[in-house]
Amino acid sequence: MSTSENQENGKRNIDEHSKNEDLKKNRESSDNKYQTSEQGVRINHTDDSLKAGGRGPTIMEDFHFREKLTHFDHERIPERVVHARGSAAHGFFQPYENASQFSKASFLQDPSKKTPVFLRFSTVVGSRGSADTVRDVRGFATKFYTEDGNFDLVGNNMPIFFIQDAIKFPDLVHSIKPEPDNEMPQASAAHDTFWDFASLTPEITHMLMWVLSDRALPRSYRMMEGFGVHTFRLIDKEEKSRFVKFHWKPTLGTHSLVWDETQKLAGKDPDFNRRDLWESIENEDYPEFELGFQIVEEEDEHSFDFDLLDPTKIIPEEEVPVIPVGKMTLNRNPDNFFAETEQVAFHIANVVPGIDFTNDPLLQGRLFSYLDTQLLRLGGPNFAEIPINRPVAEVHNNQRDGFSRQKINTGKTSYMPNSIRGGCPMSAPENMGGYVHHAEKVEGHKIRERSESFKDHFSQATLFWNSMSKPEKKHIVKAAHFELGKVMDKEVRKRIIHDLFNNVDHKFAKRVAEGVGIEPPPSETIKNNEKKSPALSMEDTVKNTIKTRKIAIIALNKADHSNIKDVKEQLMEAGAQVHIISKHGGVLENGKEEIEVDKTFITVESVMYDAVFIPGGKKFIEKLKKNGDAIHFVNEAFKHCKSIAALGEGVKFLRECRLPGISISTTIPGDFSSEKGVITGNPGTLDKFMEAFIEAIAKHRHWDRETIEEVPA
Ligand code: HDE
Repeated sequence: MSTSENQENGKRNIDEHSKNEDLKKNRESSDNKYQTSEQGVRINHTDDSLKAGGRGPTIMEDFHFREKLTHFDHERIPERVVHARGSAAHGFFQPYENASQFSKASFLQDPSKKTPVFLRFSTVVGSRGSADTVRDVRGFATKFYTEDGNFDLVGNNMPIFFIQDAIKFPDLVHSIKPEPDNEMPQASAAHDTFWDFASLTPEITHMLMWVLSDRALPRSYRMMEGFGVHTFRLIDKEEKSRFVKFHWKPTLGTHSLVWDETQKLAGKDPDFNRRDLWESIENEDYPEFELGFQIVEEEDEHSFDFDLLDPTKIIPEEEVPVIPVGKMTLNRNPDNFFAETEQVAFHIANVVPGIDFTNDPLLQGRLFSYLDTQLLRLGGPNFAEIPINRPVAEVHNNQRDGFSRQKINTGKTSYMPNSIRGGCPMSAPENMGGYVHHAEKVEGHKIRERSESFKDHFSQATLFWNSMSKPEKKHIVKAAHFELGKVMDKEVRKRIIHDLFNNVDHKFAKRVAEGVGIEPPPSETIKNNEKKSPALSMEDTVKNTIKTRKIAIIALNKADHSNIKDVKEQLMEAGAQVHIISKHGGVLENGKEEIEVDKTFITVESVMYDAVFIPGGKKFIEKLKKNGDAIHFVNEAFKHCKSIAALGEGVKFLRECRLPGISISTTIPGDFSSEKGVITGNPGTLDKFMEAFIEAIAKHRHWDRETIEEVPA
């Protein structure tokens, strides 16, 4: 096809499209109707480069070609060295009440005031294009655009960290990133170098327990906790300092995927968590997180059996309760991924009056690292002028020039003191809210040394293990089998089990050893404590809502439409999202009635849903029994311990699926029954049936039927 034909075709397509009234209006009112160069010159042709004759060479003079290609060649910036893959959203924070008894920070004073926020979630190890559902820590970085300047709370979804001192961060990251000779594996800790480093770094043990747990596989960014990790300080109006640990608690509870599901999702929908965040905001199911403080008075600093400055320790919530102080709501997706999610620059040193640091040696190191990394990543010192990083508070200072300076500073002075500009911009006096560092008294010798109070590396790892439910423990053991199973070096495997895990819990060490071909440690090496912290178990999280959960209804032609409608309506009323899934797109027929199909077996799988429902319909069920996709869908949902429900003849189909350990009614239409998250019934029992189904979905998973090995999916 010739160029002019091409253009004609393109124009025709656009004209066709423009018959749509909305698009037409958009086009007419659009201020970007005509293309221009970066200099504002209108471009009349962008499909062919300027050539000396139709078949001749391209001419240097083609400034439009050169500008377009040059810009393209420079489109990428270095990805973050860690936390490269992220997803973000805009929103606001609102305190529940005046929190001035803790902090003078302006955003914590007035319950009627909404402070804008931008929150970036991330995985840590993988590159920008890696899958969302890998086993990893998740970043949880919030920028508060307060009227006193930006406050960045740059946290994670786990409350502790791998190491105690920032100087070890490059070693940790080099060990966990893909190995340097072959750049494998991507986005995974399951390889020799990480476990080698870990086996020689006992302070890592507590964090290993968290990373092996299901917390490393969040069901959704909307369903994970966030933590500031370090102990910070809050400063009140009287300049009194208190220690604080920051917590974010999701109102939907903390829930995870199962390992097998994460592996399948990595191929079927590598954007699973990103898509979930985006779609929930588009659907106006706005993610919400409660901000909480654990407060420790200065005089109680040394009253714990660990050091508050040690970032490998939690303060158990049973010892110091989390006080809820406000809520963050995410209600707007970014307009442009690069301009916002990629260019946002967090820095732990971005604090406002009312918030201050402690001497946690990991925190202290981060104070250097974040500014340094932005200079490289965003090409110079002016990254704070990029729209997403600009504070809402006014900026006045004598910083000048540098790459990509946006601001046009006027006047002659860029120094202080000056008289020419009347001394402006002046230093703000304290009563004007000028930031004053907490006047902590510090004394000591210059030494490279770890404090003695940082040297218990195992008690809290044991506390974590003790606090897990039986299924959670099983998942940790399985995760260790996978991770260590990928480690080729037998000595490394042995060190992890004998030198670290055996100090956490002897039985745990034995269970891991059995799965990875290592001689189990003969006995306990240290006496393991028996303390528990129920707040650490996801078993004890919010389980009374099915809001935003995704439910699949499997149907073909001749399915019972009233079953579908009844169930769909009630699930949606309870806040769930419901998709009708079939063999092909279009509509489902039964008599004259039609129901629109939302998705097909080709584009979705059970791993993308939280629960599944099979309606009745005699002819439909006869066909469904021969549909391998449907049988697989239900079996896989069963294997992943999700709720499964069937009405009427649908019960017959469940029987065909041979779900192990479940006795499905043999009378059709089925009697009401609810067993381990499998619910059956007939239209006459609809109320009871729906109540049981909704309750089962809210439970998230039914671990009591975790008979994974027996299920062929
Ligand atoms: Fe980070 N970290 N980190 N980190 N971190 C970065 O900054 C670093 C640590 C965290 O969505 C980098 O802009 C050091 C703890 C999040 O943009 C870098 C140390 C916690 C994000 C960096 C730590 C975090 C980062 C990479 C040890 C939880 C993503 C790109 C002292 C409290 C922020 C960047 C976003 C990003 C350094 C440890 C959380 C290189 C040196 C502990 C959520 O500067």
